[in-house]
Amino acid sequence: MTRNNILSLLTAGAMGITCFSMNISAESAYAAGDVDMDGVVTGHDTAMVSRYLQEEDYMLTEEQLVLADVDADGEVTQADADKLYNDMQVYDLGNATTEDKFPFLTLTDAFCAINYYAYTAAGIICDEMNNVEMNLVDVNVDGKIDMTDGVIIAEVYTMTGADFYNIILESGIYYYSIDVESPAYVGNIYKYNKEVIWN
Ligand SMILES: [Ca+2]
Ligand SMILES: [Ca+2]
Ligand SMILES: [Ca+2]
Repeated sequence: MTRNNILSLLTAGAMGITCFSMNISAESAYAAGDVDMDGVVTGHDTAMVSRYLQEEDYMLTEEQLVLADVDADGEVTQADADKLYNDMQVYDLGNATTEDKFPFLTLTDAFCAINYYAYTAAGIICDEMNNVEMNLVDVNVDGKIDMTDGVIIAEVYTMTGADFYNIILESGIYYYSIDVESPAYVGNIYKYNKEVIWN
């Protein structure tokens, strides 16, 4: 059974098909696409939908699934992730510095993630980022900000600076991972780099 079928069954069972749209408007206090419910549609929302589509064990709640169905066809599919990425998100995943002029990731973004982790690990409150920015630096969408996110942002920054396009994003996967089993594995960026330089 595919994920879409499961969603359809789940939705039908929980709400009843005939009153589906009524329940959406009644239950969703958030804008379509705001899957993490932080008030802004960003690359983090896209990333959550993308990981949900790619990895079976990554779950979204029923309300999040409704919010994720941005083309309103009753299913959460790649089309929703593509629409979020291409037409809806206002900040890119990893862009913690939403106030700056740079639309791409910089080392400042990596620093924000690492600095936040260092402070909180030391028991010190770090409030340099707002909720939207904190969600944005969680680039592997595992619900926490740690060294992994900082390292990944730095890797993406490096490859962007070296003028290699981002093959993960280009392939329609909109989050990052350092897990080699994940389709979002950032090591693929390095692989591409070597192919370009040495082949
Ligand atoms: Ca959001
Ligand atoms: Ca859809
Ligand atoms: Ca994370």
